[in-house]
Amino acid sequence: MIIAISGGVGGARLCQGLVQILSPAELAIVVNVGDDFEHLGLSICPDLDTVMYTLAGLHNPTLGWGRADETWNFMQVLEQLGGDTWFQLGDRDLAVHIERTRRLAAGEPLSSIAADFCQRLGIRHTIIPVTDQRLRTRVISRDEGELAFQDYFVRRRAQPAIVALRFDGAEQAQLAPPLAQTLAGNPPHPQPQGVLICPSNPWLSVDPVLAVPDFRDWIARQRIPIVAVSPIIGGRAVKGPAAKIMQELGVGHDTMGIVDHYGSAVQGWVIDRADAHLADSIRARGHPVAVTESLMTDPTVAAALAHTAVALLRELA
Ligand code: FO1
Repeated sequence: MIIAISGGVGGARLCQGLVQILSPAELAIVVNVGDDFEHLGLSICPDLDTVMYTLAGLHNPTLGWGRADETWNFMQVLEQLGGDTWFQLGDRDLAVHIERTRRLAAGEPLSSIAADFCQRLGIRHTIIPVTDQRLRTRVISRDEGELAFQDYFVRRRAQPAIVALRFDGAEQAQLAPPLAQTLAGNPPHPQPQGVLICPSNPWLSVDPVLAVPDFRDWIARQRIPIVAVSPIIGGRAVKGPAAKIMQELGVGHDTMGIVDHYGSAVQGWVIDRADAHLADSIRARGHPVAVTESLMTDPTVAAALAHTAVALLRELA
């Protein structure tokens, strides 16, 4: 059983590769919830939905988030009514938010709702939010104080300079029950053999997951290997503000900055051919490195990248 940690669009894309080469019994996808927020009275879980839509083949390939074949009648009328339209909610996407909000209000745990939605969308693989409790990424900006994540990321288009991040609620957050069972590996759950950190933004998408104490402790206790796929190619993020954030945090903006961020927590690295010149520096830090095509332009590349990452994990196991 491989535990994949995913957030954002890059993470979802690698998950699309992973599900092509691993069976549901061999993979569990743990998703970031730090981007979740309440908006227009709705509980919105972008990273869960992005992975769910991607694995269901319903995702919008150009935007990376939201659904394909979407219509925007709700947003058009909301605009006419003077409502908040900075966060775009498509008509089909809206049904997910409305039904999830209803079930959460009725007391159903987020992980249970996620499992049911996936089952209804024909997804056989397991997608689990890291916690069912409230955990929210807060962005401490240089000039505008503390911002809620989606305010920073979408409304302000990631323009404010970041000086720090904090994960509100992380210290009190418990592992979502299905995740606790998966990590424990109690029969019938197979033993976890490795952790794969997807090419998500380490600061925004992975750190909130690792901030959950029981997950962090589990990882620290395990002797199982951890492999990460760099989200930076040739010093640039494929999508999103990772490189900009790295510069604002003063950690450089190339793959070495990512390697240093995870330090010894990650044993093996998968990097892009454009960064092959960095392979020796990474190996000098004691990390095996696989160099491959990591720009997932289509599901075939995603499957090949997944294969390379899983092979490295298995080599280290
Ligand atoms: N990102 C945007 O840049 N603009 C949007 O209007 C937007 C709407 C949206 C709706 C549903 C959803 O699941 C995701 C959405 N996202 C939007 C992306 C979202 O902000 C990011 O995917 C994650 O929060 C960061 O990984």
